[in-house]
Amino acid sequence: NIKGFAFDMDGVLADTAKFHSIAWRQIAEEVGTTWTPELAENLKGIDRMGSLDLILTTGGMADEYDLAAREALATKKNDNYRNLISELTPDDALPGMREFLAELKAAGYKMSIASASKNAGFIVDRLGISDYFEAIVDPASVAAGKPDPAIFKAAADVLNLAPEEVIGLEDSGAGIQSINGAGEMSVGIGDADALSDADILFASTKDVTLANIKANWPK
Ligand code: B16
Ligand code: MG
Repeated sequence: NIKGFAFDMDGVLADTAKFHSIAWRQIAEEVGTTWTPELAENLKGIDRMGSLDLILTTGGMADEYDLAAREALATKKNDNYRNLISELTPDDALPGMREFLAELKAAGYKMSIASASKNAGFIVDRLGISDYFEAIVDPASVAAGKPDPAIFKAAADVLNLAPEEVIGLEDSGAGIQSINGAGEMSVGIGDADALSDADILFASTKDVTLANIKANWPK
């Protein structure tokens, strides 16, 4: 019996995945890692230092940057990213998601956010949707980031719900692993290959409605 929804933010609620990509691409080119669509897809949902590690490993340079050098690169990325998101407005919510949130609220479902981003609070405020959520899980409070289940487990806990009562929504393969590992029903939005383990898949946020989810409810 579903009673709540746990939302990823970047790429599900906010049209910000493109800004993460722009900012990481600059770092990749600076260190000499070739930027590919596959790398861009694999970075989705991965926390900041984990993303940098993946960029360095992909370029075969994991040993060449010590902790201080990594922190400097991560800070540079976040400064660029903060610049890109500084002017976000309510129009930067992904198509259909504001309507979906309103629909869920009217139907009495509880909602939380399970984002890997330390910028989640800022973005949700800029989009003007913070009132829909009982809580934003602090990614620093969970032991391990996506694909570990911890963050989506916490997103059910903050709603006082069991995982079986929660549906999680994600645009990343790592996020779908996290939802499935937490024992929640998973809704993937985006690339069919990256999200092949999702219980329900939509190509676009425009397709995400309660009726469309119920129509695909696994038996
Ligand atoms: P920050 P999500 C994730 O957000 C992004 O998908 C990922 O690209 C980013 O590296 C991560 O947040 C950390 O973000 O650097 O802002 O703390 O998709 O989990 O909402
Ligand atoms: Mg995401």
